[in-house]
Amino acid sequence: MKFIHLADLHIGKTVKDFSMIDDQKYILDQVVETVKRENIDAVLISGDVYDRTVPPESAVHLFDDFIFNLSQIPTKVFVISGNHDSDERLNFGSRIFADKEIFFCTKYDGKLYKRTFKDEYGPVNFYLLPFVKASQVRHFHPEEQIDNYDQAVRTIIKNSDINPEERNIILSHQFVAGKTGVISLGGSESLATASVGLVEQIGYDCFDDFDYVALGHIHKAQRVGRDEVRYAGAPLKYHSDEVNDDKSMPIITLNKKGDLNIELRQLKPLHDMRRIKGTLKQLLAPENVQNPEDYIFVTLTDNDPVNDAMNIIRQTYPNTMQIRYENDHTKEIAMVDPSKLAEMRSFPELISDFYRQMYQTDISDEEMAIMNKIAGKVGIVNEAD
Ligand SMILES: [Mn+2]
Repeated sequence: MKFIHLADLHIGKTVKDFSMIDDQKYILDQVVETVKRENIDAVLISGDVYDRTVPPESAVHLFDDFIFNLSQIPTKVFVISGNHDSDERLNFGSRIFADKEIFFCTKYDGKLYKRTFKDEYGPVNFYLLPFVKASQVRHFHPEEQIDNYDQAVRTIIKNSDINPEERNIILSHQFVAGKTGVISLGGSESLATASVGLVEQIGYDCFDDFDYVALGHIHKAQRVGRDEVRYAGAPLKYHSDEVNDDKSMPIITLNKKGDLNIELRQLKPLHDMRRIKGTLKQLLAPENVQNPEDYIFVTLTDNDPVNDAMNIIRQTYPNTMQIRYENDHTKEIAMVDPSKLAEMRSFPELISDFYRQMYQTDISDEEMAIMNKIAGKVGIVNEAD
């Protein structure tokens, strides 16, 4: 059996006001072509189908096309919801789609969703675990100790009927970490970083009974703990921090139990996303201009600000997403430590500047006397000053 693992499609996403919809269509068409050409038996989509709980019409239209195109090929489709999806909306029509071997699981209902299919080596069990929070799982298993996401997922797995002798595949959309606990983020995940690594983190070993774990949530493709526990990553670069990431989709060939092969198939984007750096003159010199239609993050090194830089650059690179400067001035600013700046100035100087900023007028002697008195009381300045 052969299957493709996708995740974090974020259909309908905009990056710096650029709609990604044409880029997403281009990628999803590649998936359909691959499924057709290589007789792929199943497509696994591990959550964050959409970028928002209420996706724009163009996004719903594209996903509808994608699902329809897959339904015309003899392949199965498995979809779980991610934290960006609305479980109810993504669930629309799912009971009807199941007749076409398109299986959605968007809400954990107390029992791990399972579908079993047979190939020449016997049964293959597909388990679908949509994004869950600890509180949701606690609701169904009040007798269990569930204080964090790790305990929540372990409880779900413990309460299911996994037969480790058979071949088991699971789709999950969670923050799963390996032995070291280190996960490299893409940049476009919009995770609550304060909670990452604490309550949300799940140890990869809770999936030990699974032959392949198709993860979604983290946008940078990577294995977690072992090769078969894997984030597919978002299929496109959605953030300037992802310009150097390789975008691929795992194609998994599952033979008999214990015999599995993973190929990372490169995805070709409609537009690449990349950074360019130099003076305006260098960047616009015809010999330096390549693939001008790419999504571009520009770093200008000119010492003098360029008037109307965005319009000028967009005449050559129409999909310029952002311009920032890196020159002698910005370096100078970066070298000054703002906290030191404050240390070098007296309290009256700082408060006068602040007052001027707020009220566009100078502080009066009377007001300054009041501020000095308060500052003395709270111990910012010596009261004798
Ligand atoms: Mn995501």
